[in-house]
Amino acid sequence: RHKFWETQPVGQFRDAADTSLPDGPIEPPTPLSEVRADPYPLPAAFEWLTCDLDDDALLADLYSLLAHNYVEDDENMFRFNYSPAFLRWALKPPSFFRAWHIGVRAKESKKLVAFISGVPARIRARDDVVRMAEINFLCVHKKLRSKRLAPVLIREVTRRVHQENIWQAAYTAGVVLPTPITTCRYWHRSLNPKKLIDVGFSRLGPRMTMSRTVRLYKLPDAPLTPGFRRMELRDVAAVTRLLRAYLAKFVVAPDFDEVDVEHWLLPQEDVVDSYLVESPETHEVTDFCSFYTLPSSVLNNANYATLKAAYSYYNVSTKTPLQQLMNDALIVAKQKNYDVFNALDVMENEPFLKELKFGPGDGQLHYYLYNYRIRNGIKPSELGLVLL
Ligand code: YNC
Ligand code: MG
Repeated sequence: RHKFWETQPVGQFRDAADTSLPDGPIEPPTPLSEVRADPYPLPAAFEWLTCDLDDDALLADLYSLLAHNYVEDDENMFRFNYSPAFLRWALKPPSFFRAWHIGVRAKESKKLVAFISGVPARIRARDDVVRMAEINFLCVHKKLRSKRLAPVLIREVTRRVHQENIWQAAYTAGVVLPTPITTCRYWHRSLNPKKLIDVGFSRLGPRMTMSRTVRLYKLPDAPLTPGFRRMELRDVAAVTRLLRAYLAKFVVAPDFDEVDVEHWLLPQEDVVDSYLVESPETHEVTDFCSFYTLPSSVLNNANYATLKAAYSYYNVSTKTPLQQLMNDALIVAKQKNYDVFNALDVMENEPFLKELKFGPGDGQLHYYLYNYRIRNGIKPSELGLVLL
């Protein structure tokens, strides 16, 4: 059934019942001298291109490849539209490897036709902190689909990850592959219901009018929690402490240090936003919330070209109830003109999703680890990892 994936060190569907297989790495590392030295061969018309994302022209080419060929919803109404600034942020974290930004271009026209990327991360599974690659932005131009190019891209990124003496990876996909560690659902909270209905993202509920719907999703003009403010550079140490303590509760979660937090959570306009609660009395940072910005192109709509979406990222509550904190996140997202706020049912999200008028989406998001077995999988609420 899976000609490629059956050859890879991932949990195989046929092993699901085998209770003798231990959790942890599936294969041991091989000596670096045995890692294949040359890139995998591509069809003759194409060549590999290690991408320099500091090159604005190359970044524009990558943006355009993804804007036209990356992930769409099941009904092909929307397509992710990651911004150039977002791509730079997502692909250049601390100690990133340029060799893991892998393009394929046509030899003759030099046109970028496919891409795959990895970034380094430390991810903890139970009490094992593992150096991994987070693999993302696998994309093959629409005209080159179903030609088995994807397995070549995956093998090549795997080779380049192995060259750095890293043997595990984490990734998410909307498709079912062998074998998810967990399967999550996106929930959506309307901020601009009229536009969402106009573009076909949501529908008017039964016995609902537009004006009742607008009223239903109305939010206060400003955050309600005293001491709620945007995160700044001086907050990195406090946020890191909060986040590390919180993520320790989950079975699979990133192992963030201050350098990671500065990169992944310090606000960057229209890329990532983070807020915290600083106690007006003690000036202690007690709570934290964040979201990233990922618009979607609206395909075939006369009135609108894009939806502005916020995606819940990492949130920590120790004093402000999580639901109140997330309500404030919705309020600032509305202030900043987002149309919708999305969140997965990971970590402790499920209770607030229901209370804060999120509705369940249709697609599912499957989480995977490469060369690392977690035998019975985990529940979404045991997962503390959000990939972009
Ligand atoms: C996918 N999303 O099953 P089998 S997510 C992984 N992730 O192999 P072909 C995928 N594998 O089943 P196409 C996949 N989608 O025969 C398909 N596959 O064993 C598998 N879409 O290849 C598929 N981006 O080239 C099959 O298919 C084989 O031309 C078929 O290309 C696929 O970034 C794709 O959804 C997805 O651009 C590139 O459809 C194309 O269709 C496309 O004939 C729109 O491929 C955009 C899209 C995927 C977003 C993502 C995470 C990717 C993870 C890749 C796996 C990483 C493994 C770890 C590597 C490092 C290891 C270390 C250490
Ligand atoms: Mg192909």
